[in-house]
Amino acid sequence: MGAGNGFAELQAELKRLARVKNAVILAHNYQRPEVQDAADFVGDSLGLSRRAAESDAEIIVFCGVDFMAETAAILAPEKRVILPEARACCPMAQMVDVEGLQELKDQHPGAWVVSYVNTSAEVKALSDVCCTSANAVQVLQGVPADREIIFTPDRNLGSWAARRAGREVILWEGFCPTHELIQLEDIVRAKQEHPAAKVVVHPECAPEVSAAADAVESTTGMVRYCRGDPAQEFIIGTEAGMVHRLTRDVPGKKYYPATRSAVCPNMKLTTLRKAVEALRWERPVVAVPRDVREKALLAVQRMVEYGR
Ligand code: CIZ
Ligand code: SF4
Repeated sequence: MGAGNGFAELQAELKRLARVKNAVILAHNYQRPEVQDAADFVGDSLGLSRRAAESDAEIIVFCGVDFMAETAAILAPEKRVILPEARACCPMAQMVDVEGLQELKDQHPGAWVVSYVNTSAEVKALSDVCCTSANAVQVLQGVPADREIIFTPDRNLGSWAARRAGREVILWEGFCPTHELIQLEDIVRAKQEHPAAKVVVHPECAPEVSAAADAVESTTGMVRYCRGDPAQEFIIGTEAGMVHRLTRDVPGKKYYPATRSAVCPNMKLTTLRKAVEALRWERPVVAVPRDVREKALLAVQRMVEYGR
């Protein structure tokens, strides 16, 4: 989607600045199409965390939400991590707090805390291991069998992954407001409209939605699934930006959002213009205080090592 859509100049300027400043542009799968198209890498938080850690760039422009930029800062403290839109947060991540989690830990001494990457750096610092939706099952399977598991903050990912992993978990009752907008009726209606389509949904969806799907996949898993499956049409149950990612990476097939309302307002705060301005001025910078970073690092490193 280069020239002709009004974004070409800004995209060229972003790339020019990145070259001059030795910056890398990372964009999450839920970002606006024109932001995805201007990025060096588009992916999920696991893939982007790995890119951040491995990159030689001095500056990381993270087009996503705050916890993702924080995770990059935890893994790559020597780099300057820029979040173009400082207000871009994750409401699910805000549903778990340090005091509440500490209380739960006190009630279950010896339990391992497995935290979804959608958490603050402070919550990560209280966790034994982090996971993403791409490796949650493997991470749970890796917890020593004699330990209880506390899973935060997503009840839907937690219960889905626990079932797959054959483990019991103590669930924190958080959820993604965007994914919970996707309802069973949306899936039923989409299947009636597109009877040949396979249904692929994200594990952040409500249990009855996941139960009605042909596959439950992380966003990276969705790319793999749609590429490998013989079906030519797919109903996609996740944030709307994913349809662009799939159209780009697995072209020639058709993707229908399960509902048009599953749009994460925080993900959409980042515009191409804001990304250019942020890189030009090299702010806002996301940094994690050293004591928090040191405690969170182990949990994040374990996450990055799972599911290679
Ligand atoms: O892990 C991520 O990046 C999120 C939020 C979704 C996914 O499944 O990729
Ligand atoms: Fe958070 Fe949901 Fe938005 Fe992802 S889509 S950033 S989990 S609110």
